Amino acid sequence: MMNKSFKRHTLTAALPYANGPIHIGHLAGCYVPSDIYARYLRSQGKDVLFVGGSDEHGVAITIKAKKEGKTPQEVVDFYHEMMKKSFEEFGISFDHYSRTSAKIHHETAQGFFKDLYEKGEFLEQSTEQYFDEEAGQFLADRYIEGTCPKCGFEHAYGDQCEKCGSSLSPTELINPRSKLSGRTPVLKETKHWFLDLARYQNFLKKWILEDHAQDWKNNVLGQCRSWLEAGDGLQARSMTRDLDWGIKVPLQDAEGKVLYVWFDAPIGYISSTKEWAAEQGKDWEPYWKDEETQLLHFIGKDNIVFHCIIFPAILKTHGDFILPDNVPANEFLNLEGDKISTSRNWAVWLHEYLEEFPGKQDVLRYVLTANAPETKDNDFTWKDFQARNNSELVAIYGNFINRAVVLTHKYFQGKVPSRAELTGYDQEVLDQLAEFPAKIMSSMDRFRFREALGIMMDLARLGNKYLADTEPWKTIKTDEARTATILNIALNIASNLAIVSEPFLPFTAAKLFDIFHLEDANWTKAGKGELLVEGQEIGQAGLLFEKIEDETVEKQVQKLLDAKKMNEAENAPVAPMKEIITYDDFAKLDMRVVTVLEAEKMPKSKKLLKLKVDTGIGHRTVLSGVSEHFEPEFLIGKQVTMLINLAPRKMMGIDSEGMILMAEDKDGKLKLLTPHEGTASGSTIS
Ligand code: B3M
Ligand code: ZN
Repeated sequence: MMNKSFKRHTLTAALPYANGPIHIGHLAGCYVPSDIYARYLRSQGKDVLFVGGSDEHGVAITIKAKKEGKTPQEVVDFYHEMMKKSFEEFGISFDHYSRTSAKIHHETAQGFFKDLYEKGEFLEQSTEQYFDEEAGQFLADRYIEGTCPKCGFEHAYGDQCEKCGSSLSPTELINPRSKLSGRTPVLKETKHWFLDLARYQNFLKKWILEDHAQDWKNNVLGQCRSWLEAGDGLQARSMTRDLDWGIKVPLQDAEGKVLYVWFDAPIGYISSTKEWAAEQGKDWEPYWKDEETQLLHFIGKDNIVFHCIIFPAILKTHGDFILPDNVPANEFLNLEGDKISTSRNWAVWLHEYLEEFPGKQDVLRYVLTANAPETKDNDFTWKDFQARNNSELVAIYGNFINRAVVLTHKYFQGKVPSRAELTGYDQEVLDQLAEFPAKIMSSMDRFRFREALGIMMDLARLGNKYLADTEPWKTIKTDEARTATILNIALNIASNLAIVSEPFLPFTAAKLFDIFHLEDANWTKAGKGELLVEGQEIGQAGLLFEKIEDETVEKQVQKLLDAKKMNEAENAPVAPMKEIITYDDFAKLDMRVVTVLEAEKMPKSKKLLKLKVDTGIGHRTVLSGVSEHFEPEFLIGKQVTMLINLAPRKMMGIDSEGMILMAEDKDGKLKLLTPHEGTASGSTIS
């Protein structure tokens, strides 16, 4: 509950599937906001545990493995390392980053399952589930695709529609298709363990829609309401799957069954905590069981139902655990006006950004926060990225710090000058400065990070304006004491800015902490006009932010368009198979290897080349519609394949005696069919 003071804080950020790299959608959805909040709490001296980890189970992984011809273990090993590394480099300050393939997690998740089983919480049911007869496999979750009954999206998964966020069961899908074979699946009986969510309906309704009506975000409450107030109430959900990848169901009669990934994944937060505690020599339990702990789940909107309904139901039933105090889910971030998509390669990938923009973590953090999809979907554009960098970070924040520090070095040998008498304006500015931390906190405490960021930037604006109004570069000519006062105040604003911007811009703040020797400053000191001791030396300004040129962002947009094009070509459908023919039909074709002797463009024709070829049984003239694909010179001397018994056909006054065979790409490009080296002209093809 808001305003309640907690003894400690457990923050979780959604466990990303280890089936691909992290992109800006993930960052904006939960990693940047959770990191801002973790840093903000730590800066107040609070006891904070911020945990994450890779989600390594479920069909998301096995589908990827199949596509890449790898084992699921190879896939998760690769992406786990990659994600962990890029989070670190980006400054996401997890206290611990684990993975759900860890032994401790398997044990913890199985422990939860057994506990619920022994309490009789599961409905054991044999039901008909979709089965792919060609693949010989039940089709769990993402193995099945179809049209969402709620919003009409054609690529909804068996457990969820990513377009509207609805949680689904496979049999609700309209026009279901197997992702394995593309075929329509059949129904087949299988036994599973269902969590009877109807039992928790009343409790969940009161806990979310009444107790948290004031402090949870509207987008989160809205989704919960649509669940909890649906006419037919909460449906039982199967917590097990027929799959060979995942955590084994810890029961005798459960051969070939694993836990549903959404049963085990949130428990991953607890396992990650246990692992952390063991490493630190601490007790994990208070972080999950003490009523005075604030539990917060940072997630994207597609994970709301799992964190607000299913996981709390599991924790509640277990009995010993606290429930989340808040689930500040974000909506989605789009990219250049289009939905971010891993499969369509429409994304800005974190590992690539870190390589292409070294040292610019804070720029991306800033833009993602300034544009955070906190209340509705939002759009990331490279133009906006550039504009925010150039006209906000460079022109306001960087400019202010630079002026204050450079002038101090120029006029006062790099030492904090002393303060003389204050003018009314000085006092006014110091009064305003004093109000900033509380204003920022009020937004932070309500998870309104973009608002908080805007206020933080207002502090930089205040500093900039103060220098512009007081003009120390002019007063230095006549009044050194006045100039000293001005720079003393400016430096104090700058060091306050360092403190309050740390959650948002940790790399920049670290530089400022260095410049101003703020080692032990924290949020509790923010707002004070006398953070810096007179006479104290300060460091050099260095480069905080630099202008980003048009060329740089244009290159990024082009990169996106190129990737999209390549992806479209790769995914374009191949021509369907023609009707079946008999061997006799085939045997009538006389196909041979031939050598091109001469090639020239046909006058007045855009498409045709006139070729003379050696067929091994005489020379022939052939007209071939390949002029737009090959230069005549390129073809001379090449061996190609030809159908030589096609009835001659007159074209542009010339008899074409056969047909050159070519392969046609999905995108319409022609490629030669050239035989193995040393094949004699006239060799037959069969
Ligand atoms: N891996 C889904 C996702 O990446 C899932 C989150 C788990 S949080 C416990 O959207
Ligand atoms: Zn939908």
